[in-house]
Amino acid sequence: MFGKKRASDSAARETRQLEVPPPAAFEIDASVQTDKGCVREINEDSGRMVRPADPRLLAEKGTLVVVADGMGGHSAGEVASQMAADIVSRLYYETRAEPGAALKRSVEEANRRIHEAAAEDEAKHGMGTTCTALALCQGRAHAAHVGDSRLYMLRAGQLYQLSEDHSAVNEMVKLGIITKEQARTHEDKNVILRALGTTPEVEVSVIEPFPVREGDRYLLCSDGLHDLVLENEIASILSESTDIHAAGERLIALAKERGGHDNITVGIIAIMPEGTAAAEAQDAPTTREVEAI
Ligand SMILES: [Mn+2]
Repeated sequence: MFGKKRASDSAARETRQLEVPPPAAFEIDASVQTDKGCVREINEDSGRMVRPADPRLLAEKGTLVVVADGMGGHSAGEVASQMAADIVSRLYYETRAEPGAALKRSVEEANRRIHEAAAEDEAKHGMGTTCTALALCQGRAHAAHVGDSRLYMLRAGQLYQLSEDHSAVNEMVKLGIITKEQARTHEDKNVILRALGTTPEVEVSVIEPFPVREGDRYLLCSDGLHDLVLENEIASILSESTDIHAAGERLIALAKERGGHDNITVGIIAIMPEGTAAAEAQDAPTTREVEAI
């Protein structure tokens, strides 16, 4: 009898321990900015932020930020990065799957559509784009990534690079051929090994979903930023700033002070205490707009 009772008590305790705690009360503030920089004629980067106005969709899929850096002649890069931002931000909300799977499938589908568009039009032949996407949903972060745009997390004053560049120099760094510092100025630093649109299928890197914490800052950026602004500078600008839009402006201004040789895009998400987020709700994109692409 006693033994049995103890066993059932212990089972009850285990069940309680396995219960998922209710999500912490916090709000999400998000901002995306892009700038053509000081040298380029056009901006081939694209950035997008979506926070659905529909409370059910917001609860189900959360807030999404996408950064894409396009490449290809005659402004085809601009087309590719805009397609990536448009397609991923629509399909993510339309795909009936849990957030991580929906995000990965959306990026894979964007690849197929950009590749098809490139094949159909001589002027767009060979166009491609990076794509880094972060969805914050149900207290968790989900990310998908292709190319050398980056995702960073600032937590408790420490900056972590969560994405791994799909670039030639990163492979050389991993093999110990060059240092991370040498990679910054290497002649092949613009060679990326994976992009959306350049092949019929692409391998999308995903980050295992993890719980966000109040005070976290997430930064998505194109290489126009991380080429010119050091990680310790990114960390201090993100830590010092309570206004994430102003932080984005400071990051872009710093890259431009240093020559701004490339287009610069920054997306910042802040996990704020409840009642303090500043961003306005934005309507989720409609299906009709997808068909218009
Ligand atoms: Mn770039």
